[in-house]
Amino acid sequence: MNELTQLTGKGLLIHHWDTDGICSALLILDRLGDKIVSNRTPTLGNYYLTPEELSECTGFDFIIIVDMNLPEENILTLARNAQVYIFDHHLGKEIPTVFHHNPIIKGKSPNEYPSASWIVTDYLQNPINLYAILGVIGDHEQKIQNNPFFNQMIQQFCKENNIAFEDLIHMAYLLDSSYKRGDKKAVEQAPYYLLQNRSIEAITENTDWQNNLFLLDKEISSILSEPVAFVNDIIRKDLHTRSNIISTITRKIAWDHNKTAIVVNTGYFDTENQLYVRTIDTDLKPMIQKGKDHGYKCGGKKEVLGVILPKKDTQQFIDEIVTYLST
Ligand SMILES: [Mn+2]
Repeated sequence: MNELTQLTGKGLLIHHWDTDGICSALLILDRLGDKIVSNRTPTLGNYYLTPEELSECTGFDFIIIVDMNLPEENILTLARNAQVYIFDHHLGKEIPTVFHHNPIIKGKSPNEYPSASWIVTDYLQNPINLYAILGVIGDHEQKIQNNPFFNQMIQQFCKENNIAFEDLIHMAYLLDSSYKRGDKKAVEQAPYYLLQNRSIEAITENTDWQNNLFLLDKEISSILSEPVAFVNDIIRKDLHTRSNIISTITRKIAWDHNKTAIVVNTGYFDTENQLYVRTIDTDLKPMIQKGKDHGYKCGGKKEVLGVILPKKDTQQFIDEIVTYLST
């Protein structure tokens, strides 16, 4: 027995737009069934809910949030009219007035809880399953092979299902393709599609996702073929695109060069920029806090910082990050 199985009334499910968020949402839907009457993801690229979105999140008895570290003000607003349950693995502050299940902020190692899908699976005491694993793969890709416990589990899963590790990566790319193409509706339909189509083929043979991936691959490889600049041994890259690919680009550049990468996208929002930083192992937590102190919309993990900030502030905050990373 746990808190979730005792829930009554109508529930809203809020989830991150990526593979981990979609898979975590599927796991909640699978357990709670019709008690969840609606699901949504924030405006793609926003790690918060706008006042308008918040007002649409009323009329529910409970709200479950997976794989998203929404700002505390958002959570407290939601909690005024509904019971709130959070399952997450991003860094942040514990919100003690709601059910906040995040082993990472309680001091557990990210190596033990590499994804929200794993946290939900563990909490629900589900057996190891495709969606738990895809969430892990979505967030870590090949890097998870350095984690002995999960590597062993994933290898075993691949063997039993007669698939290769690369097939799992490809599935995560397919699931991520909707948000990268800016298709919020498709993101919100994905958990229900997975619920009704419970197979590996349902993912690999989805033609909408295949087509997204074809278009994204063209754009991403053209960007990656351009040279990158270095500042103090840190990679700096500027983008101007309406696709939501800054995390993909940053991850690829950082991992390909095995160096910290700072990427700015000036093309996604009109008055703000997307800024993304990925280190190899330097802790970015102090910079997440610093960004929040500046009033920027910030989120991240130990080695990832995502920021939405005014265009005019961007270079100055990058300078602060470079200073932090260089000392
Ligand atoms: Mn995640």
